[in-house]
Amino acid sequence: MALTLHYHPLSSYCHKALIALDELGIQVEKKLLNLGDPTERDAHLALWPTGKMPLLVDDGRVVPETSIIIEYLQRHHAREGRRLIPDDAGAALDVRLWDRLFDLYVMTPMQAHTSDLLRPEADRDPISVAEARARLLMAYELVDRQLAGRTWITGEAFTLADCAAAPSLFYAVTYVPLPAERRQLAAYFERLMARPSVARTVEQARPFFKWYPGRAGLAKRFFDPAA
Ligand SMILES: N[C@@H](CCC(=O)N[C@@H](CS)C(=O)NCC(=O)O)C(=O)O
Repeated sequence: MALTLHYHPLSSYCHKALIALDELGIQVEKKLLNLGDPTERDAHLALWPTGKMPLLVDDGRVVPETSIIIEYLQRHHAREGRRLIPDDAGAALDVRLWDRLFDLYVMTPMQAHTSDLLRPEADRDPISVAEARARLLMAYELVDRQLAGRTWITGEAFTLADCAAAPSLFYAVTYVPLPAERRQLAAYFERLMARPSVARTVEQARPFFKWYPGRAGLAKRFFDPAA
């Protein structure tokens, strides 16, 4: 198939792309990347030097960076009538803003927690983890406030920004649970988890959760270590 997604079933940014593919009704060939394998890592770095995933390859054209991948997919491959970024310029700016906010203030501090757990005990950095925790709590408040009167993060349509919200929040709450007072955010989290594209993406990750460094924080409905 001309359209290939290099991905890993556990990766939060790959979840963002998988949710978008599902929403846009696009089939891709999925190539599972094991960056722990030096040969695969070198081949991946040769394709795109940041070494990050997901990476889309469309008939030889390399498309990096998840938000750009999603915009590219919408422009070139989406099923008729499917959209994640609205045509209206003002509404599109709002969607891109919330996409950035989830990537920078939820995904990044969530990843900082994972990175810390992956380090040898002696190299752990409690100051960076405390900063990441504070940033997540700030973001929870920001998102909770934005959700007043909205079903999805920018309104009544599920967009690119919700694709970023679902995996970033899914993993973030394993490290910093939602405070009880963030009721709108808690309800939004449940709406996201019930969305079929998100539920299917979580489902494909289920066999891999036993390797997720923050698995102790995963709710039992997602991961039961005894099962
Ligand atoms: N800015 C990138 C971030 C992607 C990213 O952080 N991907 C992680 C997986 S969730 C990754 O590739 N990690 C492997 C590494 O850094 O070596 C995007 O939006 O696609």
